[in-house]
Amino acid sequence: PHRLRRLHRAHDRAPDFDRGRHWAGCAGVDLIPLVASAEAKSSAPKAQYYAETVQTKEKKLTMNGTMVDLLSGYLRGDNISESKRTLGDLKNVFQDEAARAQMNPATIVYEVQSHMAVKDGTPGGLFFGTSNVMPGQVGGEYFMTKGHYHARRECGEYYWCIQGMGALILMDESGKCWFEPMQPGSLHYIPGYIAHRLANTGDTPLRVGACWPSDAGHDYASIAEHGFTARLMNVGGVPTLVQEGQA
Ligand code: PAN
Ligand code: ZN
Repeated sequence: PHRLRRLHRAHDRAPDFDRGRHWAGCAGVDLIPLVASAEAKSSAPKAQYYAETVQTKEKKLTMNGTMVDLLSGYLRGDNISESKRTLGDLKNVFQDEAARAQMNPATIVYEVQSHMAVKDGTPGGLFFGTSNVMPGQVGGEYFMTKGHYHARRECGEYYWCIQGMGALILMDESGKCWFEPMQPGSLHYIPGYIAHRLANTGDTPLRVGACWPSDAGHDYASIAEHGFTARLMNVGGVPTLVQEGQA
């Protein structure tokens, strides 16, 4: 019961991660059609999501404290950290900085949940996350993540698209830029030494799962300094990768 109470607190303490608006619509599935133990039931009404111990016809199963909503990628439970980036946080990220500055700085561009079962930087471990990029554009450029190289350049990463339409924009260290279209179910392997960024080209949230080494780290500074050499623009309704100097 102590552990369950702690899980609930962890879940409830994330008011600025706007589940209600951005995530709830696609959740609400009965993730596990099992019955929570009597003890869990009495101490917590939402126990079916968190129950450590569940009883099936065959046997008692022990669950760990974290669940992934398989439809949306939304994470709840233990060891989850959450962050969000608004238009106000993304100065000089989009090509049309004047257009960005005119827009509401409180507008959420993307949110990230990360399941970090080990300390950041731990060699040999893994992190697991879900990114949620909102639909929108700044001066014809699709809402996107800041993008980064991994601090340990050799570290790769898996992305998979859960919901929505978008693109994974990639750039090698020589500045060559390309993209892979994303749709629900598409799997994307990002090799080491490749900068990566998500863009939402649709009109619903783009939800993407990710798994990366816990010692990969993030190098945002290289992108802040040099940017990507191409930008994904809405050209007459068609997502088009426009190379630098080609606009
Ligand atoms: C992802 C990204 C996430 C947010 O988890 O961190 O999509 O993008 P930025 O970190 O570029 O703001 C990942 O690639 N982790 O390594
Ligand atoms: Zn990464």
